[in-house]
Amino acid sequence: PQPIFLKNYLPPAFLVQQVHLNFLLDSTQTRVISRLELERNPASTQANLPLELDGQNLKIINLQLNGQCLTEADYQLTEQQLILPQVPDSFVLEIEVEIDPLNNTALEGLYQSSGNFCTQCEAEGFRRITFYPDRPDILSKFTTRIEADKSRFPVLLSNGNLIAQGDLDNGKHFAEWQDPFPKPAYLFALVAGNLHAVKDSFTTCSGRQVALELWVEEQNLHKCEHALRSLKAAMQWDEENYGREYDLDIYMIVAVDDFNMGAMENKGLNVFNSACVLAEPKSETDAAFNRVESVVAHEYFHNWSGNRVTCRDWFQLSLKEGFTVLRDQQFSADMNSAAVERIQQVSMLRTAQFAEDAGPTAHPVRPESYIEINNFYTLTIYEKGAEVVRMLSELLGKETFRKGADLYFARFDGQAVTVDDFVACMAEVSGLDLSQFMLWYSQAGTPEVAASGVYNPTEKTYTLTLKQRTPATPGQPVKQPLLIPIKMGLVGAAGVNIPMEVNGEFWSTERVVQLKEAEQSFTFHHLEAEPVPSLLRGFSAPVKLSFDYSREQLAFLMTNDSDGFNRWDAGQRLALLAIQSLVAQQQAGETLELDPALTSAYEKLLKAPVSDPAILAEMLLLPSEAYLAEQYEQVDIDAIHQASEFARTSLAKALYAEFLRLYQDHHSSADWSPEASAVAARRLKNVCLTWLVATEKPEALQLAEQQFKQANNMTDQLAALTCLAHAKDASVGKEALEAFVKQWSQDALVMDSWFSVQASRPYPDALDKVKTLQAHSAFSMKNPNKVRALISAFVNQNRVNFHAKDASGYQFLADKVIELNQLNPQIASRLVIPLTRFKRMDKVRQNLMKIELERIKQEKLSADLFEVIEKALQ
Ligand code: HT7
Ligand code: ZN
Repeated sequence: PQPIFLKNYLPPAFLVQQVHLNFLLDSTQTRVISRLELERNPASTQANLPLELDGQNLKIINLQLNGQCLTEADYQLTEQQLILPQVPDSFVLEIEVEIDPLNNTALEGLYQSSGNFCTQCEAEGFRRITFYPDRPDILSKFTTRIEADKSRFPVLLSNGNLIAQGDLDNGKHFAEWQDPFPKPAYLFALVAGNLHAVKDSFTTCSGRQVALELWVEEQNLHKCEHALRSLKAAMQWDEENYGREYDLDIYMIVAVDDFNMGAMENKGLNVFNSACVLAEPKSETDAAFNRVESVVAHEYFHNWSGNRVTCRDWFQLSLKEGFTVLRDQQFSADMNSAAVERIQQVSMLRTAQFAEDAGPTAHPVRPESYIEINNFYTLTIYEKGAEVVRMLSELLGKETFRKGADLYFARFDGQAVTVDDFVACMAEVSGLDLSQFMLWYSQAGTPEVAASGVYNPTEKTYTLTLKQRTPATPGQPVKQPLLIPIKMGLVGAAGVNIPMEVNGEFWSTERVVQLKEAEQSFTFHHLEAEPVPSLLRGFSAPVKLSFDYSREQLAFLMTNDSDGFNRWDAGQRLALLAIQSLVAQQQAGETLELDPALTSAYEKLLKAPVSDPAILAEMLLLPSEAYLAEQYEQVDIDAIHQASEFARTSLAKALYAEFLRLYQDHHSSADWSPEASAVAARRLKNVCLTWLVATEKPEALQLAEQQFKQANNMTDQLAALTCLAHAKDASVGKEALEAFVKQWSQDALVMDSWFSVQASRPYPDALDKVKTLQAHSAFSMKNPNKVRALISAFVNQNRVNFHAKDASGYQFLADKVIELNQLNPQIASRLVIPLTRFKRMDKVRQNLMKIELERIKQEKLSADLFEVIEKALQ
């Protein structure tokens, strides 16, 4: 496979004015008859180009140009394209092809899930349905007719408005849908099946009534309420915060069990992974409710940021994804605790995205080349992309940023545009020169900002020096200094922010400092005593910021920083110092001793009156082993695990009584409630339960057993099950695991949790269990949710056992990747990633990992896997 380069972009040679699709649905022999109205593109830079249509795994039945049948002499057919060398300037092309949805295990194009038909066209799935110029800068009006057996497929859906439906001979029926908005093919969708709808409606700000329909399998009808509530909240939020009104008369969501990602924003007909739309308190956790709320909002927000204004090419993917993630984050912050939302986003970014940016597949937010675009639906494009747009909002201020967004939507409505177009709107409304800022889109890697401060008691000044560097990444050895917004304050001894004065300029108590050079210093005047700097408040830029804080300063910031995020971060820094010193003790063969500063900081947290249980729960969590690993150039997996375990059990034993009191204070047998206060209480209570059980005290395990048995919701039940199943003695959790599977064997989503709990059990018996569970009737390698629940959970949430020195984890993963290479290349190339991150491992593990990568390389690889493995072994 050959790479595609951003620098080679050319406007399309032809445009499609209209497309009519006719589907005759059949499991293995679906006929797709398309009628394309084509015209040469006046903006094309070259004359007389042939017509090139993309197509994959299509059987041609018939081709007609302006009503004349074409023969093989009239076209060239390759594995990827249909090329017509000689065509008029304007013409109608009719194409009839046959496809096989039942055997489509890649889940791209048209496929069957639980017997129902559905589509996934982003990024390049439409070419598996029919021949078409499958690129996002060709926008066309679609009309879709669907014909199918009425008893098996009573519901026939596509984009836009229903314009006709009726019965046909032989038990068949049809429906015809018309989408008035021109769209690229990646937003096309079709669904046909035995589905049931929960219906609602929303009145837009201009008074139009929009029908809302959530289509699910019958057994899931009781799990729809939360998604619909979230959808209505998102619709209203987008009107109020971005002035965006929904445009069609109907908005449909369909839940399917077999789906490669979370959901898809097809115009007027979103298709969702059932795990991201179904939620009901008995069977789904609060975290799942939160996920549903944010994914429903995310897909809805795409209606403007993605659909009405779309991407010119796939290099611009973050234009729609980064901006839309920011929008869904802002929405979730408004719906829930803003500080907790930010803490959770940043935790994920700093562990998973930073790791991506430091690994062999590191790429800029706007990549310069790709082999398989599916490999670029990454945390860098989504999460770092959102951080980049968030920085723009920090630099411009909320109101000006809104003006920039308004200008962007107004100027580019109905067009396919670039990241430059977006940033140009922000520059225009603010008058800022954002040329240096554009480096955030082109430079990969996580910038490191080293901060240091010097207090001069004679001058009463404090000089803060900020130095930035971005480490080399594959293909980018040299980096330029970025424009980094650092939101900061100076905290005085009394615990309050001190107004800042820099060279006669008054800065108030909080300021976004613009770091532009490799090194910059700021001298603050009139300071009676040395302040404690609070830097990168709210995580104002996606960087690694270091400052040589003393333990006392961190403990001080933990209680006194006015920024909720930085209070949490100070706690994380303190815990990091303590665990890092345990890692060093472990490596030196010394007796482990936990830093008493951490114990007393925890004690203080536990004994203080609880003002915000949601934030307290976050503050009581130690940094994950994955985050700890991120701090080292050379990762010692075992020492990190031992050190973390030691910190966990020491703190749990030392503060058992406090954790127990907090648990009891927040445990309630009242009916489940979705209220934020109830969610926060459950979170805090379950964090405490995990601490209590870490002691392995029989009374703590009894508490978990009791909670498991009495739980009236999945949050409590699953938290207790995890405590029991992760106890050192495997027999402790046996009974609960059996009871759980008995209770939930008919619920596919709950079974995913059952698989994950066992796969993430932090003991060496986990791998054998995972292997055994593959034979369970609820498991299937063809279902991405199951692969994620069992195999990814072992690989990603059980680091110490995945990295077992006998290579058993690596060999297991390689076997699974080879199996999936045939079945579902997209899932295979995501799954293999942890095996490619060998650079920071010890030499022994490096070799073992490379051996498995070489073994995978011997296979006939899909483009997806080829690209990832090549980059890893380069
Ligand atoms: N825009 C959607 C991306 C997506 C996708 C991409 C490749 C293969 C399968 C896929 N399913 C969904 C999802 C989103 O960001 O909203
Ligand atoms: Zn998206």
